[in-house]
Amino acid sequence: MSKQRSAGEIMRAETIYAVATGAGRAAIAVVRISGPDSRALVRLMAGRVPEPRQADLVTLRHPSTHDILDRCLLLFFEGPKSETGEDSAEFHLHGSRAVLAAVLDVLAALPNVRQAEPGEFARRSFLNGKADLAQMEGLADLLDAETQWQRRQAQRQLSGAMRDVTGPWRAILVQASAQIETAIDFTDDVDLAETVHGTVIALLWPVLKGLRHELGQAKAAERVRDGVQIVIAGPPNAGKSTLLNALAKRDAAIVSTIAGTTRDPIEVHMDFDGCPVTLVDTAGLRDSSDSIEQIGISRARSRADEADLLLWLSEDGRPPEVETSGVVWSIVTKADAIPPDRRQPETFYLSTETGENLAALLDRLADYARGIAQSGAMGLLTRTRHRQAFEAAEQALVRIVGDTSLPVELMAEELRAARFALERLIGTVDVEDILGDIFSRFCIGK
Ligand SMILES: Nc1nc2c(ncn2[C@@H]2O[C@H](COP(=O)(O)OP(=O)(O)OP(=O)(O)O)[C@@H](O)[C@H]2O)c(=O)[nH]1
Ligand SMILES: [Mg+2]
Repeated sequence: MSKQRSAGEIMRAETIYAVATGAGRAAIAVVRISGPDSRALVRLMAGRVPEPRQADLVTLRHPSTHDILDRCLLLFFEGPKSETGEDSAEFHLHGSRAVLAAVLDVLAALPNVRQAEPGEFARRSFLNGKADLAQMEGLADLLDAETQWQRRQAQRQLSGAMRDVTGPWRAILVQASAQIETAIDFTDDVDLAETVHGTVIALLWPVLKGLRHELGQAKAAERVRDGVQIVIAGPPNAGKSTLLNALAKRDAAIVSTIAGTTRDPIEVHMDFDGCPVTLVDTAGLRDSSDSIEQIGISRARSRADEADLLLWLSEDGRPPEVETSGVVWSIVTKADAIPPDRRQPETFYLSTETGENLAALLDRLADYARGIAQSGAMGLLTRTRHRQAFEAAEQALVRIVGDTSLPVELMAEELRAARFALERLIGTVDVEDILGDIFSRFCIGK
C-alpha cells in the first residue's frame, strides 16, 4: 500500500476499481468501480448506462479493439445514493481468470482510473458521510467474524448502534453547555451559578448512568470480539496438555510422562456455542535450572495472569500457585488413580483416561463462555478505543456532578471534554489517526 493519505488529501477526482470477490476459480467475479468517471467508464465498456440499481445484461467490449470481453450483469449506482456516496458500478463477470485479467487490463489503461487501496471504498463511504466510524469498525469486525455471537455483535455495530446510543447523550451535553453559557454571561450572580449547577447535574445523571451501564459490559463485549482466554496451568505432569488435546479433540500439544514437556504456551482456537475461545496450554510450574524451561514458566505465569478463566490442574488438589485477575477453577486430575475413599468433598475430579467429568467440564466451559457471549454481544464497547472514550466522558461528568462548587467555566470545559470523547467515537472530530488504522485492515475491494 502506498503512503497513508489523509482525509483532506484524498483525490476525489480519481475513479477507483478493484476485484471485490475472492481469488481463485469461482462462478462469478465482481469488479467494483467508484468515482466521478464511473458513468463514462460504464458507457465506454458496455455501450450504455443501466438504470440505477437495476441489473442489466450487457456485452463488455474492449474500447479500442471492440473485442468482446464478457457478457455480464452490470449494476450502476448513482451518487450520492450509493455505498460510497459517489457514482459507482459493479460488473458481475464470469469467474474466469482470463476474463478478469482482460477487464482489469482495460481499466488499468484508462486515464484517471486506478486500482483501489485496501479499504478505499469503505473510506470513501465514511468521508462522504454514508457511515460513521463505529459502523466502519463494525464492518471490519463482520468481515473477520468467525462465530455467530461475533456476527451479531458486528452487525449491531454496523447498524449504527453507537451513534443511536450516544446521539441523545450528545444532545443532552449540548443542552447542558447552553445552560452554562448563560451562567457564564452572568458570572457575578452567585445564586444563578448554583441553580445552573443543579440543573446541569439533573441533566447529566441519565448520561452518566448510561455510560456506566455500557462500561459494565465492556469487558464481555471485548471478549466476544477478541475471544475469551481460558488458560490451563499447574505443576508439571498434571495432565494439562492431555486436557487441552481432549477439549480440542486433536493432538495439539505433546503429551509425555516426562515432567516439563510443554515449554511454549500452545493455543487452540475454539467456538463454544458461538463464543470464540482461545484455550492455552502452558508449561508446568516448578523451580527449574533449565534456562529454556524458565522462559516457558515465566510465559505460563504471564498467560495465567491475563486469563479470563484459569483452569488450575493438579494431581493433589494443591491451591493455585499463580497470580491471575481471572476466575479460577481448581481441578484434580488423574481421578482414575484416586479411590473413592480418598476423595474430598467439594472437589472437581477429572480423568481424561476414563473420561470421568470430562463432559461435565465441557458443559461448564460452554456455560461460562455463553454467559460472556450473551452480555457481550449486546455490548457496545467492542474495542479498547471505545472503552477509553466512554471512560473519558464518564470521568469528565463525574468531575461536574462530584463537585458542587466547580466554577461554571470549568464545568463548561468538562462538558466539552465529554462531548469531544463521544464525537471522536463516531468520527465527527479528530479521526485521522484512527482512519488509517481501520481502513488499512480491509482487503482491496472493500
Ligand atoms: N492415569 C492418568 N494419566 C493421565 C491422565 N491425564 C494425563 N495423564 C498422563 O500424565 C502424563 C503427563 O501428561 P501431560 O498432559 O503431558 O502433562 P502436562 O501437565 O502437560 O505436563 P508438562 O507439560 O510437563 O507440564 C502423561 O503420561 C499422560 O498420559 C489421566 O487422567 N489419568
Ligand atoms: Mg504439557
